[in-house]
Amino acid sequence: MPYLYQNFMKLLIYPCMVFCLLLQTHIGLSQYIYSDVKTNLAFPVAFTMDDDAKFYVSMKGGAGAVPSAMATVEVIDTNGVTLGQIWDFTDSVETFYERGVLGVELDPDFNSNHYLYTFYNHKSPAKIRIVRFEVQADTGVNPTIILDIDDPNPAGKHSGGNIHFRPGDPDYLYVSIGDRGVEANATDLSNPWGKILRIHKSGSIPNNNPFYDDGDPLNGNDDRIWAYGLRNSFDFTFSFLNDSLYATENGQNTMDEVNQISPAHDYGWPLCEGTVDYTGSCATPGLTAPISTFGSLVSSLPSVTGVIFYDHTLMPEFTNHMLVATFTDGSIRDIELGNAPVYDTTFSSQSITDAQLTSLVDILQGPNGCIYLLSGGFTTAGKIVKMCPDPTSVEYIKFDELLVYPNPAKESIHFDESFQQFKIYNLEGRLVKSAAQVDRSVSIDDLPSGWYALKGLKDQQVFYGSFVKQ
Ligand SMILES: [Ca+2]
Ligand SMILES: [Ca+2]
Ligand SMILES: [Ca+2]
Repeated sequence: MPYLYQNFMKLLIYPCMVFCLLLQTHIGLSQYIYSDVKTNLAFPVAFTMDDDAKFYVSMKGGAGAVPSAMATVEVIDTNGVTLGQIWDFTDSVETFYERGVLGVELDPDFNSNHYLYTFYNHKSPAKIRIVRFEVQADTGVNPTIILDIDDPNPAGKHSGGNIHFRPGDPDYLYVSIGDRGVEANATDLSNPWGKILRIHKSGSIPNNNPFYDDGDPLNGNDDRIWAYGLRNSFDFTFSFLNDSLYATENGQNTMDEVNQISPAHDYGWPLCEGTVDYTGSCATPGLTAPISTFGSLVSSLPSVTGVIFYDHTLMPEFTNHMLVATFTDGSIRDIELGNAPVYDTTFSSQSITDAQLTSLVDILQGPNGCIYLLSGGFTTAGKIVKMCPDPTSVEYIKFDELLVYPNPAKESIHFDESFQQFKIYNLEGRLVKSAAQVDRSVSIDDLPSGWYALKGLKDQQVFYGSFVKQ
């Protein structure tokens, strides 16, 4: 091999040995190891974790046909040992279809006040309730009802049911509630159905909510409404990048969605499903479009459920990405958002399908950077699965899909593609340059000498490459 060529290849290959780890793509063979933490969970729906790495798992209590399952929030450690139950809701919960004990969340001051909140469908009278408990020795004491809504809707579906605190607004609890099977509910500001609500964690209604009129939710507007036009936003999260609320939304026939939820916005249901007209037109003025959509699979929608932002270096391919769990196909959608710092567009979206799981209802990031998946819903064989990187998978990584020339380069790099979005990362994996609508060349004048990786998005396909700046 000619000396010059040999050294040039070293320039490419040696940094790649380090850097390919940072920009690996998802290919057929698994990069991840999946291990069961806990099996035989009966009807789990959602989970959260405290600073001692204890899981709090909501168990909806059956699905109507199996009424004997305990409706509770179970406390489980990372070895899969059950430590306790917060409360036995079994005699008071409505478990038919999607109803039951659903959301669970810890107070931002959990380490000092030990408050845990849970959302459930009360049976008689029919209500949606949020109850706060004080956790002592892995059980709940001093139950206090903080939200108590009469629920006249007979349908078993679309309770939503997740509850979370916003890091930048820590005294307020956000609540997702579906349309309860009545499409027109979603745009009716006099009721809480098909909405995201915001209440004070004591249960009081904040007077700076967007539709606050008189503080009485039964008169005029339901003053608790934060956003509307939602069919069944199952779960949501807040991005640590900009504190924005991102919610999964389940479609009827053609598209699931992820929405960036802003106060007073109308997310289109039932006029619009994803980006497809439903009972009206998606072009109706005033509707906010989803930032991601997921089309129908062979026979059904993926059914988006839990959502997180990943904030760890253990799996750098996910760092700062949104990860969405899906119920029907058991996959994880790995979504990198674009248009920083607003993050209201999708830069890339890929599916991780190698887990061979089904019925994913929730997803968490553990303290060690591994991901925990909750499989459950309508089954007594629910489980918590841990997903960690497989250190032996490096050899399978694809790289250099995009030919860059000249290489090394001085002022600009060229390639035979045009990209909607384009990003350049340095050897530390930091984003150093991003551009939109790139047509076959990018100036690198402003970059210091060194080795760089690049990532381009074209028609939903992601290309990777590398170059050396002289
Ligand atoms: Ca009112
Ligand atoms: Ca929508
Ligand atoms: Ca969740």
